Amino acid sequence: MFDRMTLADPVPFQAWMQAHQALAERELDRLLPAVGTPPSRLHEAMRYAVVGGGKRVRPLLAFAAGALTGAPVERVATAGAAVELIHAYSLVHDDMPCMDDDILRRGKPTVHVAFDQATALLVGDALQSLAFEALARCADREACDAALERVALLARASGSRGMAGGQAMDLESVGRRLSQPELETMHALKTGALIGCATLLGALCGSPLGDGERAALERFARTIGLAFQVVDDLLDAEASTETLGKTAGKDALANKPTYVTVLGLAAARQWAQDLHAQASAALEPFGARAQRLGQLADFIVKRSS
Ligand code: GRG
Repeated sequence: MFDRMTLADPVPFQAWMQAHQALAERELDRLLPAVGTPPSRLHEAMRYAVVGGGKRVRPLLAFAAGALTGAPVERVATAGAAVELIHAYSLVHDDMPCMDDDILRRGKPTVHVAFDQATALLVGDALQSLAFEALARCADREACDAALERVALLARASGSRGMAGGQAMDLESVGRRLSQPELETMHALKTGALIGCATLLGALCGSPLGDGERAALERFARTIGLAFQVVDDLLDAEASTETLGKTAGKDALANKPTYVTVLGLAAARQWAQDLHAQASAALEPFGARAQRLGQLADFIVKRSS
């Protein structure tokens, strides 16, 4: 069933999602060093940060995009897990007292609370290295060129011109008024870069994309990355800590500009719908091959946590 990414398939979305979340879990478990391997405390904390939590949206996007190019499932699983490891590292560092200073993540104490700050710092560092180690492995010479492109894409998406850069802007934005374009630039980097990268990496695990297809996929990735953030801001303002598994209302408390504070609730909701429509339109050239990407876009916009 899981040898190659399939084209349009009759499995209901919920079942597809659960099966692919399980594949992502399995791959993360395979990649992470065993707790018994020294240094045990660091490996225990790495697993604590990664295993058994989170929606796994980034690996799911990679799996869904792999269906566009008939990508081998095992290769997509590794690429998706690499992005998830970067995501997990960013959450661990973001929660530390020198950044967002939070005590709850994925329904449990954050890593620096459960362990200590030095360990949390090392967990982030080590997860980042592990992501690149996994992504750089390739079976044959031809696959190596493609693997190298995937490594470069992930490096770009997570560095100062991607997620880390967006995080720097986010920290600088506290207490300031941002225009919508400024907010968009910040989030396109902080959240959008990694989400877009997951999507592109999934597709790049398979046959080359056709003329115009890469641009269409990048358009999809950009818009769904932004939609993800708009919904995140709405949830931060409207959902409970219990539902989110992380402290709700943090943005307002920290005096951070968000889509809700810049646009207001109603306009932010409408903006999420508009972005969703743009993302769906970007998938049109792919026809039935984009079935799962379309369903994931629906999930991202309608999610409750
Ligand atoms: C520390 C370099 C560095 C970057 C941190 C990701 C990030 C940048 C900060 C996290 C703060 C935050 C709430 C960002 C908004 C979007 C986001 C990444 C939400 C969390 O992602 P989900 O909903 O989380 O995919 P799960 O737990 O489901 O994986």
